[in-house]
Amino acid sequence: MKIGVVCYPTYGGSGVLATELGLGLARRGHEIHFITYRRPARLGFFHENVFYHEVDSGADYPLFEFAPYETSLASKLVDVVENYGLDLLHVHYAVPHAAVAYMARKILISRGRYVPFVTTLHGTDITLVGSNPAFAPTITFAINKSDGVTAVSDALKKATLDNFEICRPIQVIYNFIDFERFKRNNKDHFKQAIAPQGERILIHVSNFRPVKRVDDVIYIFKIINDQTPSKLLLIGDGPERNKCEDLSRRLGLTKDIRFLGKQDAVEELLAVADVFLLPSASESFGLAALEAMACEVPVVSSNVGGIPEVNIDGVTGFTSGVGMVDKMAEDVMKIFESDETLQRFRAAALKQAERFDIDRMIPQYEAYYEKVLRASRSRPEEPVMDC
Ligand code: GMT
Repeated sequence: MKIGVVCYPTYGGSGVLATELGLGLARRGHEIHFITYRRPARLGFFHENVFYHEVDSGADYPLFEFAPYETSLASKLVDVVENYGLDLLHVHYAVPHAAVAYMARKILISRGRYVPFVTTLHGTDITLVGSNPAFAPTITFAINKSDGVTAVSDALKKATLDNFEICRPIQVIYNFIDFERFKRNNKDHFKQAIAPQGERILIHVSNFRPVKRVDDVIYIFKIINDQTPSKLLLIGDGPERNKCEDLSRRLGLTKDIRFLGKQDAVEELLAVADVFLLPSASESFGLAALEAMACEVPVVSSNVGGIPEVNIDGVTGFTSGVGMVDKMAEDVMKIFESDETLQRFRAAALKQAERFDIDRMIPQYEAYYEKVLRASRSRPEEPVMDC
């Protein structure tokens, strides 16, 4: 198949997943065209089946106070579909990408061609953006007009159906993990550098948005550090970073917390960690937790959204209500009770992560694309909204 992929090319989970999916499909012989405003973070090397088309937002035209990204993207989609003969578009995020794909499909119909699009919902568009009623009509319309819709967890599917008037079936296809990359490698030299006295190492990876509650991570760490010598690695960057650096200074933790910023080889840092913290206020899946589990790192997290579908309470780590920092710290201490306990949690985390192996999930996307293509061949026009 020839597939166009549209995503946010940043370090966020949806961009990571879209890129890994595209690369996985390319390895399986499909021709993949990434159509984004910047090269996706994980798309750094040549592959014969991978193409990259940059969307120019027209930002340098002085009249536009807001660059017309959507219009540029729609035009680029039409151009790539027509010139490379794409069979299907896969867009990540309902707004604006599904809405733009709808426009591109309309333009293509007017030029004698029907190209279906699949929309994958990742969460932020539904749970956060979606809660702003101003977006609701567009999100609802874009989802209903998609030729296929997937969500990354059962919880996200439910939230979508609860919050919007949706009349298309939503297929759940979970986030996945590539074990070629995410596995527990021996990084003893790193461990030695980070925790020279054999301290426990906690880790958190995110884009430091308020929803990630990175300050909770620091408060949890403070409680643990008071009881057992430990170190905290904070990976990523974003709007809350300065506030969190201030907090760690105020709590006297600067020598035990390292803010490492954005890192490409996250797996090398996960390889030295003992527990991953994810106290998010909202999380449709929690790809970062899955990446940790693949590296045999147990997870202590909140219990919101799709997290409990990934992190099994009492087995692969622990889950608690949002903001329950004392309980989360207690849970970490339970995992640290003995080396045997930590080992048991590590093994369970890996076993659970194996359920989300990329080799299981990519065929699900392929089968879904085939289904969407078959349906659109028998109905070469827009899906009817019958709700
Ligand atoms: O978590 C983020 O801030 C990034 C966000 C995104 O939209 O890129 O991630 C979302 O999509 C990921 C991939 O499907 C999920 O694993 C994350 O749980 C989800 N984030 C939220 O729901 C907050």
